[in-house]
Amino acid sequence: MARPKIALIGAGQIGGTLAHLAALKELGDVVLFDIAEGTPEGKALDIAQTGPVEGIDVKLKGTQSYEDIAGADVCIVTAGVPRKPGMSRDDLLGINLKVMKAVGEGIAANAPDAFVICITNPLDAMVWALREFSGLPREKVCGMAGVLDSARFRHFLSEEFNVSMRDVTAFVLGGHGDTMVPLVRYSTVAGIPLPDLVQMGWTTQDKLDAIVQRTRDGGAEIVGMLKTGSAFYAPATAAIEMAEAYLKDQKRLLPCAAWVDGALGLKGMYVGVPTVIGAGGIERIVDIKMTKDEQAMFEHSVKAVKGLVDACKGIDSSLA
Ligand code: A3D
Repeated sequence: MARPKIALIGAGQIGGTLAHLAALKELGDVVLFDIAEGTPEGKALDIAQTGPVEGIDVKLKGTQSYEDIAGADVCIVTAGVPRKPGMSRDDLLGINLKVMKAVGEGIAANAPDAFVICITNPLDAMVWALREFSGLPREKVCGMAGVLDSARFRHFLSEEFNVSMRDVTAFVLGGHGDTMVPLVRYSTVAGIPLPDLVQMGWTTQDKLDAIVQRTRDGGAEIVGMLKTGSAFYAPATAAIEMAEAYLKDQKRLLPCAAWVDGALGLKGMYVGVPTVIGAGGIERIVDIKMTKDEQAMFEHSVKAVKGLVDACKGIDSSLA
């Protein structure tokens, strides 16, 4: 059987890390596509030369031609521009929307059967636009944000409790922005919900609130340190987890930006929700019950995403 083919659209900080991780995990052959001449070729060759040392058998290719992504099983999209200090994700909308048009058309023409994972910000609006421009089935186009935001939450919680990160589960839903919703009640240490751990004296409500806020600001914290771009190791790791779930039909339950029509009280939109990812793509939206407060936070986030989608429609009339 031929090895799976993974196309990475955008070979910048995240794209290069994705290529390295996909190769290390031997998920499949990797094609790195970018408009910046030499960047995808150089990164592909560099990573290919780790093969003899790592003992991995995958092919890597860098390209400026969409034809080279033909027949890809998975496309992960990072093409566009990242944030600089002082910028919000939403400031990227105009420029990255144009990029999504080119990318969507390139994928539709060359890899229409792929499972597409968008990472480009502002995430929820860009995955919506990418789906519109590509015309691919909605269950095959999704966005990576929830796995990363949840990983950030899990990391901070494990430090607070001084327990292994492996034993901390967490759920962050809603749009990938300042309005994201870390769901405290559904987050646990080995099954013990966070509110119970507050009662048990493992932490205080104030400390937990501060961790929730730090999670919401997790991307900006790193942008502020790096100054020249945004996080890339953890975003790439999170997207690889989603790609692996699809390629290996793992039926993983992961939060990601998916098309929701009916569940969680939503009518036809992309936003961060719990999903099951398997060989069918987004196979299920998990219709969790929320408390009044959680619902209010989620609705606030949904409203912010809708505002960005409307802004996209205002910029590109073909989307209206
Ligand atoms: P960067 O290192 O700048 O890489 C972006 C690459 O896209 C560059 O190499 C560009 O040359 C390339 N590019 C630009 N236009 C095109 C085009 N039309 N076709 C193909 N390639 C193009 O950025 P990065 O890798 O750090 O980040 C990529 C995106 O991910 C940005 O929009 C970030 O804001 C976003 N991001 C999202 C998350 C989420 O959790 C959703 C986290 C971190 C970054």
